[in-house]
Parts: sequence; structure tokens; C-alpha cells
Amino acid sequence: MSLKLIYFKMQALAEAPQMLMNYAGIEYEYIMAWDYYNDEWKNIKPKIPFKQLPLLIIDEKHEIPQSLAILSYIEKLADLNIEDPIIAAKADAILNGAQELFIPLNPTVNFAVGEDFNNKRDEMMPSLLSKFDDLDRLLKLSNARYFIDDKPRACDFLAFHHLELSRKLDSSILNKFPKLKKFVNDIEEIDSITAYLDNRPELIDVSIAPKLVIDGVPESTGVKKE
Ligand SMILES: N[C@@H](CCC(=O)N[C@@H](CS)C(=O)NCC(=O)O)C(=O)O
Repeated sequence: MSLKLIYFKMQALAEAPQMLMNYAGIEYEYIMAWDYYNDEWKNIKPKIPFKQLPLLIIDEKHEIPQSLAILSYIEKLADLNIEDPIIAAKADAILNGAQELFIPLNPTVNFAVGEDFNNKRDEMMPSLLSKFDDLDRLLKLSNARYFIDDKPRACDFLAFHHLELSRKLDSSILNKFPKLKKFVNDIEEIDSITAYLDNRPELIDVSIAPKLVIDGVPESTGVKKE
């Protein structure tokens, strides 16, 4: 089976799918849109379902858009999906709730600079903290290491991604939420995730001139090759 994850130069919606695949030992290729389609994003965009990425391409035949659909497909492939409909619905609720953190957090950390970064950070802080408070309570209710049980699933990797990224807004942001902080540390300490985090392109110069260090070369974040 061949799995190709098509995305851009940013640390956002392709992170949780990659963590899940690394955790489950599923092989995949991460390919920049311009390399896969051999064209610029503005020409590719109209031909993509929902006109956005990430897109998972299975066996060069099936295109799966929408990061949550991608996560749920990988979860089934990894045999991590939940049989009990009530527990599965609770996991879905965490997944959807965590995804609400995507905007404005991800675009701000990946692209905003200077005054614009500061304004966006300050503006989103109350809603971010309110959502963290929700996640903190739900994690306490689970009475387990992760949101559902002691096995990390799609909802955990998605929540982890957004929590981890938020530390680039403010490195002390999780201090008010000890349970969430421990959750982030627990995920970081899973061997396959430690290896993934250590080897993925590093996001540097956040708020100044954000770049991803790809194969040792710092490249501006964005939807363009150069
Ligand atoms: N709901 C979609 C959102 C996808 C999305 O916002 N993708 C952004 C990158 S993170 C994108 O394709 N931006 C380029 C564009 O819209 O032209 C998902 O979860 O996959």
C-alpha cells in the first residue's frame, strides 16, 4: 500500500496525521504540493477537493481531503479505532474540540511577524486559555494518561499538536494546566514520537521571519516552493 501526504511548508494540519502514522509504524511519504503536482499551488488549488491541503493519496488512486478524515482513516488502518459507539463519540468530540484551536493559532505561529504576531497572540489568548481549560477538565475526567485511555489516539495527537504549538506563542502557557503539561510530556516521551519530533523540520524564527529547516536548509514557511 502507498500513502502520500501532500502539504506545504508549515507545521500545522499534517502534524497529527504524521504522529499517528509514526506511532503506528505506518510508512508514508510527505510530499510538498509543488513537487507532487509539479506546478504552483495557485494552479493546483482549483483541482483539489475542498481546494485545500493536506490531502492523503492512497495507492495513487484515492484522494482523502480534510485532516480529520485523514486522521480517522489512519486510526482504522492502525487498528486504534474504538468499537464502543459512546466512547468513540467522546473521542470524536475531543478531536473536533481540539481542531477548533487550529485558527488563529496555527497561521499565527507559522506566518505572523512583528506587531501583527503580538496583536494576534494577545487577541487569541483568552479563547485559547478557555479551550485549554476545557481540555484540562476533560483529561482529568478521563482518569487515564490520555483523553480516552492509556493508548494515544488521533484525538490525543491532534490536541498535542495544538498544545505544543501554543508554546511558541508563550513558552509558559501550559504552566496553569499541570495535567495538560504532563499530557504533552507523556506524548513527547513515546519513543516513536520523540524520534518524529527530533527529525521533523524545525520551525524557527517564529514571530520574526518563520522558517522550516528542511534537510538542514532554512526555508520560509508558506505555500510556495521558494
Ligand atoms: N478543514 C481543512 C482545512 C485545511 C486548510 O485550512 N488548509 C490550509 C493550510 S493549513 C490551506 O490549504 N491553505 C492554502 C489555501 O487555502 O489556499 C482540514 O482540516 O484539512
